[in-house]
Amino acid sequence: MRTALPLATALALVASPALATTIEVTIDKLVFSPASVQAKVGDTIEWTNKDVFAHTATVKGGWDVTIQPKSKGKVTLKAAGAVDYFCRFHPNMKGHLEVSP
Ligand SMILES: [Cu+2]
Repeated sequence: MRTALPLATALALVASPALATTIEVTIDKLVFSPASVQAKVGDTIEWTNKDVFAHTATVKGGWDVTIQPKSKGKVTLKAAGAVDYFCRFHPNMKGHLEVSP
């Protein structure tokens, strides 16, 4: 006599949430590239600083990441919305994030 496979086991494999990803932003010659990035809550932004001096990715009233020369820094996005950030050492350096829920 045959037994049927439990249906619940098969269904459990179908619904899995989208995986969080890491989005790379390069800093080269005082420029964030890409300057504007689309991301989701839970994603990580990782900056790679190719310059020989330190930079920051700073949100007014929010997070502040220091990225040492020839090094990396990162932040995990916890809230949805549009985010403007800049470098505290070079205020002309600006970046933008569009974070969806
Ligand atoms: Cu800078």
